[in-house]
Amino acid sequence: MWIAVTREVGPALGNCELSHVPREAIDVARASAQHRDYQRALEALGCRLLTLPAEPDLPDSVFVEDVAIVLDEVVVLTRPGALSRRAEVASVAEVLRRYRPVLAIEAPGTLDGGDVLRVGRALYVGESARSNAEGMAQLRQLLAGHGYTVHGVLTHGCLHLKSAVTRLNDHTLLLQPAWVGRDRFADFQVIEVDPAEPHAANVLRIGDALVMPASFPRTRQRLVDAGFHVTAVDVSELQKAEGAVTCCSLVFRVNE
Ligand code: CIR
Repeated sequence: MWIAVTREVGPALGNCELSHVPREAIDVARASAQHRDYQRALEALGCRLLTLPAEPDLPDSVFVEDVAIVLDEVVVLTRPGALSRRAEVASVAEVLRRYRPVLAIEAPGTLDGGDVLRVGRALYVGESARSNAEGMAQLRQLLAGHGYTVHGVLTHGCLHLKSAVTRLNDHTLLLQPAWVGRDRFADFQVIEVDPAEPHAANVLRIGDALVMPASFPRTRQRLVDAGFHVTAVDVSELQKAEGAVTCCSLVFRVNE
C-alpha cells in the first residue's frame, strides 16, 4: 500500500519563493480546489492520504516534497536551500517518524527534495541554487550503508533537478534538454518534453501510472504514445508558485 503525505494549501501561498517564473497573483481558493483534485487523483491511484494542516506563516509549505527524501529503509530530512522554507521540516518529520528511522542533513549542507531523483538504487542530485555540495556529500555518507549511490547533476535555468527530468520507469526518463544534459543519463531511454511545453518534465509516478499537469497535452500525448497511463490534473495556480506535481506529495510504500 502507498501513503501520500500532503499538506493543505496555506493562505500565504502568494508570498512564495520564485526563481524562474514571473510573479502573478495566485487565487488561493482555486489553488486549494486544484490541490484537492490532485489529492483525489492520488487516492484514485491507490494512495492513502495523510494530510497535514496548512501552515499559515509558511508560504511554500504545500510543497512537502522538498523537506524529506523517503526511501524504503530510512527518511532523510533535508535542510532546504531557501531560508524561508527551513521551518517546514519539523511537522513533516513528525509524521514520517512513524514509518521509517529518520536521518537529517545538517548545516552547512542544503538540499531540496525536488533536487533528488531516485531511479533504483541511484540518487541523482541537482547541483542547483538550493542544494549545495555539502548537502550532497552528507546524503552520500548517510546512505552509503544502505547501498545507494549519489550522483551530482548540473542544472541550468530551472529550480530543481526534477523540474528538468523525472522517472517514467526504471529505464526511461522524461527530460527537458534545455535544462539538463542528456549525456548524464546515457544509460536510459529518454523521452523529451514537447518544445512548446518547457515545464512539462515533472511527472509523478505512482504504481504503473503517471500524474502530470493538464497544461501539457503535447508531452502527455508523447507519453501515451509510448504506452504510459497518464492522469492529468489542473494545477495552474500551483504552477504560478513554481510548483508542479512531484512537489505536492511524499509518496512511499508501507506494509499494512
Ligand atoms: C520554491 O521556490 O521553493 C517554491 N515556490 C516551489 C517549490 C517547488 N518544489 C518542487 O518542485 N519540488
